[in-house]
Amino acid sequence: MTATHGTNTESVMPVQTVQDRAAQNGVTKERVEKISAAAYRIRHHALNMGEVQGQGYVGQALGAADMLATVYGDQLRFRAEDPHWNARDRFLLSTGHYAIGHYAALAEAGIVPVEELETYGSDDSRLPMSGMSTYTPGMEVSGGSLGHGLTIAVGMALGLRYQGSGSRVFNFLSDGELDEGSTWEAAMGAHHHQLGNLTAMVDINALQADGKTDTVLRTEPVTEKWESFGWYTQRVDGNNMAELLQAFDNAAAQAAAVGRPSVILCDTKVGRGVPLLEDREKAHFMRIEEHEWQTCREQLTAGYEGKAAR
Ligand SMILES: Cc1ncc(C[n+]2csc(CCOP(=O)(O)OP(=O)(O)O)c2C)c(N)n1
Ligand SMILES: [Mg+2]
Repeated sequence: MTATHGTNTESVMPVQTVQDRAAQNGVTKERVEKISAAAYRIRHHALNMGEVQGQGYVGQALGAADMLATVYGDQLRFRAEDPHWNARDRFLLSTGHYAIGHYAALAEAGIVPVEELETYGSDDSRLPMSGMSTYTPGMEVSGGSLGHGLTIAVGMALGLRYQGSGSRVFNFLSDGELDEGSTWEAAMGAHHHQLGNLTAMVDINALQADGKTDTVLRTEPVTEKWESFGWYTQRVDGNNMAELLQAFDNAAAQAAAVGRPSVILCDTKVGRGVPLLEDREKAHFMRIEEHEWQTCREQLTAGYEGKAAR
């Protein structure tokens, strides 16, 4: 496996504004390949962590790996050696149960040592199964109680603006969080306060704990809902790196202290990249047998290398 420390030195250096970057870079083949490689490593880390516990929210981590790689590898401004750096952009994981994917991204970003991932979910680990801000460097909020991330993000974005900060706030939501009234109150608040420094991304994997989203609570049409709440709204294939990069570039080009908040709605597939897991029943919290983990890793690598060779 490729070493992951320090892969992110470009995004660490606050030299250009986000608008400069969006205008200059374009979605080049090199960029797509670089961030796809990061997403592959995030998936690999997630499988390794899942094996420590024998089960977990592995399907979500695989599905959201491309989103997380895009944010950490391409968009977020941070200093790996100083997670509390005041001028950092904030990434708020409001879905605490996605922590396994977030830890993998933090390792890829060099904020958490890769070796530490094997402590995932163990006693005294800094990497508990649900994301906790007091435990983990780079974890801005404790997000297990769903539907609160966007409300916190709105407060943070407003506070940063009052301070004259150029930092942006990113909030990662799941489609289950669209069931929550608090999410929509926050969406209204963000529009009211014209929080152009706020970008939300929603992992629309069409799944929740109790079944498919359209059977639990039909939230579609979500694109029109966000638009009607006044947000700059884009909907993309959340497992297509070129589409993701373009959408995040578009959002970055809009980012300003005062303006429209941005949302990127990402349709993803649970278990993406590992065919053995892609169509599994009970995908919300997967039990994976001991002998299956190696198969999962092999399928992931075969798929990635097959794609890379094309
Ligand atoms: C406020 C709140 N209500 C209920 C739960 C229990 N819960 C944990 S995960 C989950 C599913 C939410 O949907 P989503 O995040 O889309 O699920 P996934 O895609 O991970 O299967 C629920 C209801 C919770 N954590 N917080
Ligand atoms: Mg879901």
